[in-house]
Amino acid sequence: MTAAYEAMFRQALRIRLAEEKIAEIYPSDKIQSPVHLSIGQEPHTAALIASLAPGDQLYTTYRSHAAYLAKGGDMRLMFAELYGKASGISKGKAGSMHLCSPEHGLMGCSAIVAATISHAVGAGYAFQLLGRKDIVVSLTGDGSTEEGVFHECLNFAALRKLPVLFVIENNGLAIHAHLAGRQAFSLEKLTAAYGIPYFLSPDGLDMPAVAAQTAKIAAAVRGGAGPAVYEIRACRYMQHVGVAQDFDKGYRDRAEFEAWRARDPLVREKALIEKFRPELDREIAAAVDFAEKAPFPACEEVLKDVF
Ligand SMILES: Cc1ncc(C[n+]2csc(CCOP(=O)(O)OP(=O)(O)O)c2C)c(N)n1
Ligand SMILES: [Mg+2]
Repeated sequence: MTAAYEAMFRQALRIRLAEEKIAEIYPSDKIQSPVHLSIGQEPHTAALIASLAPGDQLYTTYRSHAAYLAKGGDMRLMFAELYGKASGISKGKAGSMHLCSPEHGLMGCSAIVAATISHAVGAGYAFQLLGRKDIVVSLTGDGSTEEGVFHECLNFAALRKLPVLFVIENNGLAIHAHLAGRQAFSLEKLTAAYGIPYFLSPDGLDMPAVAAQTAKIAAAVRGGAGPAVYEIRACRYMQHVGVAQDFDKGYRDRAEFEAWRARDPLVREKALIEKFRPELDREIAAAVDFAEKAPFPACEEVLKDVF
């Protein structure tokens, strides 16, 4: 087992344990924000981000905890943000859906589906004009590919050969709606229409495969080949927003979930879990303690930074 694999595994486990802690705390109402959990999708996020350079920028969605933590965001500031506390990353005003950590290259997240894709393309254009050798990654869900802005962004990025990697995490669902009932197009063919290369990882739980694929694609984008689209298939274990699993709602198949979970390294690899868990549990407990003890923002703060 390589050190690189262990590092990816540790990061993915760190995200899962942090989100399991969020799920445990959530019913207490101490968390002042809706939460969209990544559980089931952390392996591909950890592998993707491990294969980027520190100067690369990332823009993503409301399902943001995994990207925030993997890109280097401080877990204490994330928990404080979720608690709505003044010590949170955005002074408690942004919540779970709008995490950022610009010093680590996580530039922003948005509750609006596909909203950050154009920001990523704008940043890619700036990098090109500045002669900067970093790339920009736009990480969004399968639902975002139905938005007009995605198509506009593919066009502009292809036209200008921008250093943008569009990663689509395809969990087959947009809230309760299945992909087959939403999309009349094939992402691969759509991408080809813009002359953009398309890549697929059919199993986001396969961290070495995602890491190798990302490294290859990122090298080409960094080298001036222009944009690329990279689809990663995944399974969202939890409900769209919140901490339940929704199997009683009738739109998702428990057998499919069980098949993913049976292959999940964060379930199967007991020796690595045991190796990393004590240290990660301590980090999470310290982050929760930090959030619990942090003050709420003062009343005068309520209108600052929001206009
Ligand atoms: C422009 C816009 N339309 C609709 C919504 C409501 N909405 C929130 S999340 C979501 C599903 C998006 O699915 P996907 O992009 O596949 O991401 P996932 O939640 O599966 O990670 C929708 C429709 C929204 N937030 N923004
Ligand atoms: Mg989806």
